[in-house]
Amino acid sequence: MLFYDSPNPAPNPRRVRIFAAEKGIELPSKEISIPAREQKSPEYMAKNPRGQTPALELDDGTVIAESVAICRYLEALHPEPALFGTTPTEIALVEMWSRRAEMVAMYPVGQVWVHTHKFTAALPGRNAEWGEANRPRVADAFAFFDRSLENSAFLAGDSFSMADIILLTTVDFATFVGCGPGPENAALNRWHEAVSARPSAAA
Ligand SMILES: N[C@@H](CCC(=O)N[C@@H](CS)C(=O)NCC(=O)O)C(=O)O
Repeated sequence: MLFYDSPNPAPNPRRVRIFAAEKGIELPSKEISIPAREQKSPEYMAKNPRGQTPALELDDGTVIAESVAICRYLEALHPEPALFGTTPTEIALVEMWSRRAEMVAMYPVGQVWVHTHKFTAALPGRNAEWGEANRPRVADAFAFFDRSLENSAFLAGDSFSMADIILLTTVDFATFVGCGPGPENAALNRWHEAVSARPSAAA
């Protein structure tokens, strides 16, 4: 098994590293440099035609891309501790919050990153107006998660889950991009402090 990884601040490979750390899984890995565009090399594109990290190559040559798919694979191999829920209700709530973290928060953060940040200035098809239009969407997203965490230790309830990993990596990436939560997001910041104190967050 070989994990194609990229270092921080890349948020999606970090999801997998945090997930693996929570489960105590050691993943042999190879670093793919995004600034050096190694994710677009013919060799890597042959493995993941999306030209993105992370990806997990299995010993039989199967390549699993998409961070959540990789984590689902690892969960199936190592069910404990369960990070996608165990009861039907837990499984549904983890899925609901994961999708919200992806679509409500990570999507607009990604648009601000791709369309306004100096590190992505050379990318084709940039539209600064569109990027700026997503800043208030990020703020709205963080206000939504702030309200959602007012009476809950974790996104999907009492247990840390994949949904928390997706939101944690999104918040940290948003902060890197310059559109992170503000002091008004008190519940979100309390949650962020708690999940960041877990050893896995150092991944
Ligand atoms: N939906 C994918 C997103 C993967 C993704 O956007 N990866 C970024 C790194 S965090 C990347 O490879 N960016 C470089 C590029 O798109 O060329 C996942 O969850 O794995």
